[in-house]
Order: sequence, then structure tokens, then C-alpha cells
Amino acid sequence: MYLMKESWRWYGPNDPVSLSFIRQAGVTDIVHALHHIPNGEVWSIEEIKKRQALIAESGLTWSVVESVPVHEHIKTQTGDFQKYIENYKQSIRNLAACGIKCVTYNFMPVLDWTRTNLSYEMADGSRGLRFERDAFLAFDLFILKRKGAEKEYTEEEIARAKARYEKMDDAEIALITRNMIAGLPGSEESFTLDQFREALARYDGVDAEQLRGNLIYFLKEVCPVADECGVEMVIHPDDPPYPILGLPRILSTAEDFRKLVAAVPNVSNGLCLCTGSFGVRADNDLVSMMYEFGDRVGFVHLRSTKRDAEGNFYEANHLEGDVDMYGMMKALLEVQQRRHVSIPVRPDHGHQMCDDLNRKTNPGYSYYGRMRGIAELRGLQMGIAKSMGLE
Ligand code: DNO
Repeated sequence: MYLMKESWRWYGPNDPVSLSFIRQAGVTDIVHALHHIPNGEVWSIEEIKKRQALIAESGLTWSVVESVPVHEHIKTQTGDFQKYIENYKQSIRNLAACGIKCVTYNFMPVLDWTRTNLSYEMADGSRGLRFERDAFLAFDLFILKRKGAEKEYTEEEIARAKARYEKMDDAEIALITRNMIAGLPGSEESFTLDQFREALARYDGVDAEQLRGNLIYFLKEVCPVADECGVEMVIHPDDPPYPILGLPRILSTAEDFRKLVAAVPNVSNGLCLCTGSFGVRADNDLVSMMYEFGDRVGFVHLRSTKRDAEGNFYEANHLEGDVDMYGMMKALLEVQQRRHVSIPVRPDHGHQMCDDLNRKTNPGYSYYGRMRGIAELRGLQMGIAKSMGLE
């Protein structure tokens, strides 16, 4: 029987969660990136091997990269983008030469994932990540003061955002600014407000179709290389899965991924099915997506979110919230049996809980919350596998 390949994201020697703790969570594989290498530069075989050896010493295997970041110039097709694409190809060849064959990336302009509140208190006293729409609009309209932002919102939304802004004290303004632009773990880039305005301005006039065209161009260049060395390029969806701050978004729905596959049918053109990101939209049917894209799902992030009618969401425990985790797990098991492969899966963003509440942790990436997540998922998997009669 083919079960999920249990993996865990590790940020490197500075990660407060050690490899030995990760091993004790029962996982076998590591999801990792060479965060010290600047965006756009080649990952050399030597650097990859050093990290690989360190991870192997703990009895774990580095099998997934998250992420080889895509340089902003590739996304906008400006400056030295062709050079960065060549570098990207070389990094893929080098990773393959070291036996690492799954590469995650995203094509979100300027910002990777985004939350307004990194310490939202749950009923049980643990803390999670939240996206509060009014606070986000307050940031956009009254802190960032983005040009033209008011044209994108209704009068009622603007009034609510204003009321929300007026309730913020200086500390809250500083905190939300930091949360929005200082870079969440793994996002690789951080900005001051002025730098952020400049970065946004680079997308003036770049609409979704143009950005999609640039992604397709990038994949048409990189996928033949990835095909040749047996690497899967798995794109991570937009988080949250809709346009923000006037920036275009192009991987928020099933239809977005269909378009990508139609344009670039290479086998290496794959998906990182992140249930937490896609799941924020009620119109994304995650279970159907798992069946439809199963052959191209090279990596899975399992987590759940809970939305409300006002456009807010928070990250729920793995088996709670809006995601049908039972349905997902069953679909994942079926896809794996059909393909005869174990797909790498990691528990995503756990709550900050227990002793971790008193520690400095990477938001979403503390120890106990993810340990709870993987333990619940593993149990769910075993129950479903047995009831399916899998041996
Ligand atoms: C957030 C992560 C993302 C993801 C990138 C992939 O927790 O899922 O930062 O790693 O978008 O490129």
C-alpha cells in the first residue's frame, strides 16, 4: 500500500525546531531550502550536498525543496530575467544530481503568503494565524496609502476599514505593518514601506494575463530541463487565493492550474496541492481537485482554514475548519494507489501551543502544533486505509 511520505519543513540550522525533534514527530522526510543563497543565484552542488549531509546525519532525508524562489524579474520579465531563468535551470540540474527531485515554487507577485494577525488566540488558549479583512483594508488604505486603492473597494468597505484603522494604536499599526511586509517565514523578501511601494509599482500595468504569460514562458524554459532530469516543478497556490493590493494572482483556482497544464503539458509541470491556501475559497472543491490533478500532484500541504461571511479566515486545527480532511485523505490514498507512489505530504502551519507559547517560533512553524497536525493526519490515514482494505 502507498501511504503519504510524511515530511516536515525545516528552515535550517537557525530553525528553533531541531532535526532530532522532527525525527521524534515520526516523519521521514525534510522539506527545505537554501535560504542563505540570494534569490536568482545558482544553488551549487557543493552547498546542496553540505545541507543534505547535515540532514542525513539525523536519519532524515531531504526530498523536497520549498522553495527555489522565482526572482521578481522573471515574474515581470524585466532586467536580467533571462539570466535568472538560466540560473534556475542550473539549480534544477544540480538538485537532480544530488537526488532531490521535487521543487516547490510560487508565482505570487511581491509577497508570498500574507496574514494580518500571527497570534490570534483560539478558545483553547493556543494561537494561530488569521487574515482579517477590515484590518487588511485599513493597512492598504490608511497605512500604506496605496495609490488608487480606494477605487477597488466599496464605500461600505472603506468606512469599515476607516473605523478599524481609527481603533488601532501605534503599536498595532507597527505590528500589522511588520506582519504584512517584513516577510513571513519562507517568503525570502522583506521591505520597508517605501521599498514596498516601489515593489508594487513594478506591477503597474501588469495584469493577470500578462503575469500568466510570464509564468508560462518561465515553465516553457524550465520544464524541458526538469523533464530531462526527472524533477517535478510543483507550483504553490496563491495565499490568500485572490488578488490583493492591486496585484494580479494567477494560481487561485482549479481553472488556473488547468490553463497552466494546457499551455505547458510537460510531465514536470506539477502542483503543490495546499489545502489551506486553496481552501480559503468556497468555490474550490479540494477533493475534486485532488482527483482531477492527481497525476500532477507532486507535493501536498495539509491544513485547514475557517472562513466567515465577511472575508476573514483563521487557521483551524488540521481536522477542523472548512477543509474536508477525510475526503482529502481518501482521495490522496486513492491517487497514490493508482499511481503506485507515495506523495510527500507535510503538516502545514500548526497552532502555537503548550511550551511553544513561551518560545520565539516561526509563525505557523512551531513544533507542537505541527506535531499535533501530523499525528492527527497519520491516524486519519490509517483509519481510512484499513477501511479501504489496503494492505
Ligand atoms: C507558507 C508557505 C509558502 C510556500 C511558498 C512556496 O507557509 O506555504 O511560503 O512555501 O509559497 O513557494
